[in-house]
Amino acid sequence: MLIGKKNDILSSEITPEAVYLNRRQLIKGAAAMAAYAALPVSAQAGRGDMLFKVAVPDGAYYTSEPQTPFDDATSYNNFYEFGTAKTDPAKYAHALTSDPWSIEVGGAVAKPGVYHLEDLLKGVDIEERIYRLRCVEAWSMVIPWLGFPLSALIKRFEPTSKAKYIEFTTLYRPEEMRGQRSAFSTIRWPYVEGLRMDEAMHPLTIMSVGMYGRELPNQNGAPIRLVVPWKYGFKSIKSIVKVRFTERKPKTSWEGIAPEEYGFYANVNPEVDHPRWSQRFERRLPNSLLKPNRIKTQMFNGYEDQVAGLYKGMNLRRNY
Ligand SMILES: Nc1nc2c(c(=O)[nH]1)N[C@H]1C(S)=C(S)[C@@H](COP(=O)(O)O)O[C@H]1N2
Ligand SMILES: [Mo]
Repeated sequence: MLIGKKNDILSSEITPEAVYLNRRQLIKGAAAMAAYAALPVSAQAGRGDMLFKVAVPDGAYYTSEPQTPFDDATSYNNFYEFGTAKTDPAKYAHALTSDPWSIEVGGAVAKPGVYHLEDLLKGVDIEERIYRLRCVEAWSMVIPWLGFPLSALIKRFEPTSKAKYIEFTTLYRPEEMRGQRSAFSTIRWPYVEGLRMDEAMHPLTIMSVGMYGRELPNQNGAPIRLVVPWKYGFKSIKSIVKVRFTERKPKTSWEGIAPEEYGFYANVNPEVDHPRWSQRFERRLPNSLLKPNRIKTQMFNGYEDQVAGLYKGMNLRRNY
């Protein structure tokens, strides 16, 4: 297994071009393999000039719902590091340097260290999965993600019996992230999210490195982000630089801002209203005043069969 250790050469000592090609090749190779294995290739509508096409059967990892056009998925975003307006990330995230990139792994694990992204990608099979993403602000999208199960990564770090939760942290780099320089920012940087260990190990939980057959655009969380399809979008933390295994429940950024509005669990739940609005419906993007595209929100964002068991016996009104 090819995993970088603390004492390996730093990514900054490798020429950026070489690293860039390397990463592209890894993602490209994996996507091409997936396409080859998943014949027959189906033509998906609205995917634009994608690099790869893969078959899209139905099932938990896929949906036959129409995909959100690439342009909408990359121009209507939440990424507060670049500003609070939905159009800010597309406007300003180009300033982010996503290469070289490394992730610091720590806490209750046998193999802590600083891992180069390329090394983390070497051992895994990158697959395409088509998941819904639903924001707590009631819009949703259907996105073909390229990624791999988070569980595959976790196993390589060998968590100890003390690891009950995982805490994820986004890059803090105010020189490139103008939202982190803002005096009006409500979030305490860096952005932090967390999962219970069984949620993190669930096969639907992925680390994404691309979408629509390409690398992740900066505004969508380049070069690596979490995707937890049954939870509200804010759980799917972008541009991750740190992963910590903890015994205690991590304190997330959104809980820090408004704990009554953004709970740790953040499971999509049409039965439990957000304090300021109903959660029963969502707007599937793209939408407009004339075409509201309003649809009913499903329990666990439609992944109830797969994940309801994780919360058996829990009061979901209290654990929102
Ligand atoms: N680091 C970071 N990750 C983040 C956010 C953020 O502000 N910063 N916003 C979250 C929210 S609220 C949502 S809805 C999704 C949006 O993902 P998308 O822009 O790729 O659709 O990203 C999540 N991940
Ligand atoms: Mo969100």
